[in-house]
Amino acid sequence: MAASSNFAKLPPSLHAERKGDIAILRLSRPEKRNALDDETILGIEAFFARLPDGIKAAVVHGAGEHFSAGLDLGELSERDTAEGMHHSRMWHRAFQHIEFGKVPVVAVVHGAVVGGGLELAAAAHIRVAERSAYYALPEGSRGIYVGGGASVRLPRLIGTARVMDMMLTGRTYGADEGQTIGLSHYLTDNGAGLAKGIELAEKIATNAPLTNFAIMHVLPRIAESDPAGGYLAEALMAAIAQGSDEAKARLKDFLEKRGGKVTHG
Ligand code: 1HE
Repeated sequence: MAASSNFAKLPPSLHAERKGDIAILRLSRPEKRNALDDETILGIEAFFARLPDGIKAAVVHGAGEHFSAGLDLGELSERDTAEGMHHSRMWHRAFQHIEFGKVPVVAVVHGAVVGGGLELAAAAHIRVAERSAYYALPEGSRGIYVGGGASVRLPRLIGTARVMDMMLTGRTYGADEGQTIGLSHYLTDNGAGLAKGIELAEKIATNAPLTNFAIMHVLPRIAESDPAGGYLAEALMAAIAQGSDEAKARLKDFLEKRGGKVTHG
């Protein structure tokens, strides 16, 4: 894998590599369990906002024993109310560049996936969990509240009732339970997550870019809109996608026996 100078300039807590048309971002502050300080959040924003040309999918993962211990608690103590609000909005902005950025993002998690670390993973489109992964929202016990989008993204994944339980009682979920309730899409053995994440990203990168755009940007908005508006948006998106040269070429390939068949297993 080649480090690429085309990526945005990143702080030492982040490391970027390019593997073909896949961008790989590693949280690289294992001595602090990949706690997310301001510099790191701004680096994540810059990375996803300015991906080099030709990148078609991305993977985010963490160095060391844990994906991320969440918000860097050391930076919190001096902040007043207004600063706290701007800080949360900064996280929102950064993670918007993941959720509604240029390319689909696969998060590979292991060990602690805690607080802001879970919020980061939730902003990705696909989550791969190693068996060591466990999930927690310790904000309640720290006297704070989630600020990186958990209130919006986590209820969509696991329901408001489970998020309430995690925050009120400190309940944690292990990797198996996380897989069952929908925190992860894929479960792997320890040490196998990154390879699985890259494999998935490479598969995603073979889709037509317009289809990936529709899945990232249109599908979630339709899912949250009124059904009538949703059907209309779907019809518009379907028409736009079908009309593209790439769709025509792919459909022709299938009809002329060059396109792959859909198989299972
Ligand atoms: C940290 C942080 C951190 C570790 N901020 N420095 N997040 C939390 O409440 C989770 C807090 N962390 C932990 O519960 C544990 O550190 C872990 C379970 C993740 C890992 O345990 P362990 O035994 O491997 O590591 P450690 O000995 O606890 O930590 C190693 C070092 O990392 C140590 O620093 P050192 O200078 O003494 O070596 C820790 O202080 C440091 N460290 N976690 C700062 N989070 C947008 S709002 C989001 C709100 C939240 O994310 S709240 C959740 C915060």
